[in-house]
Amino acid sequence: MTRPGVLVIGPYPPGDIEQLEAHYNVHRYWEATDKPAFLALHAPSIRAIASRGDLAVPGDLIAALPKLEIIGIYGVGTDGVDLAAARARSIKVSNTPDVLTGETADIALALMLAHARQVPKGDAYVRSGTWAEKGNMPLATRLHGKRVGIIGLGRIGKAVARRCTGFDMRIAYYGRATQVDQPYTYFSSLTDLAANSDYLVATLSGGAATAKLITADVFRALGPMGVFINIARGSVVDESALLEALEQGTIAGSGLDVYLNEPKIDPRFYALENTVLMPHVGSATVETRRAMAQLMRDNIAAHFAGRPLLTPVE
Ligand code: 8YV
Repeated sequence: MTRPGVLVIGPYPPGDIEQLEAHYNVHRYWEATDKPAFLALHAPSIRAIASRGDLAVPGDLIAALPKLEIIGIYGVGTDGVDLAAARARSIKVSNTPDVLTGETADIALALMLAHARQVPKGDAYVRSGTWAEKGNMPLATRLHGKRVGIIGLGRIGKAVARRCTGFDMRIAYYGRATQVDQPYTYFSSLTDLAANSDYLVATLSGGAATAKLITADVFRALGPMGVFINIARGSVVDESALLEALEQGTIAGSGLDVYLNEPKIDPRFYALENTVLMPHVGSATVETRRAMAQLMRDNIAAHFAGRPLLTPVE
């Protein structure tokens, strides 16, 4: 029997493409210079897409693949996939929740600590060779004991909360509804949460429902001592409002792992001294990326073996 064709949207770490190649005819979409011609040639045999949380699977791509049966996302976020188009044709979709929860929560704490204790500035200062001449750095800020407001208390939000508990922080959250089994304070208004937070951490899903949820008003409420952390998606923030708040000191600073238009982000970010910038690495450890790749392959394999998906996107 001919092996199913899999359209791979973007590259994976070394080894993972080879694992797919062991079972499928892999078509490397990101390497194709003439994408319409590439699709015209391979579409008749493509039965699966292997994508990533940070890449798009738009409706017109789905429409160009008449034999498509499953889209496997290497990532938890589904906002890149046109789910309505997939649903309309009963195309299955899987993602990789749970295996990346700890890593993504860790990066939130890394950004909070890096900002509070000026880790990037300290590193640059020591390397500059001017420590002996200029003396000690200006004092930093304490993290432990501060108030953290988590936007979206899902799997990753809860993992951030657990870590913040270890830092003796006072924890509150905003979400669609209060979660009675959680010990943290619930705010039904995002601005009220911001007004009661020293660190405001976005961990919610991206997509149309949360687009630009975090507005200029939220930053005003967070105030000049407040720090904004985003490990979710650039789309959840009104990015012009964020840039303005950071440039004008409406908030104290931010720690960001995600942006609009990655990786060609707004260059205004580069000049912000009050901000720690990371290049969307929430899940990017060897251990977690290996587990994500395995889970994505297991979902695709389950589909072709006629078994239920392990982690379907409903
Ligand atoms: C990406 C992510 O999957 O899980 C998500 O939704 O955004 C990331 O973990 C990662 O960029 C993989 O390419």
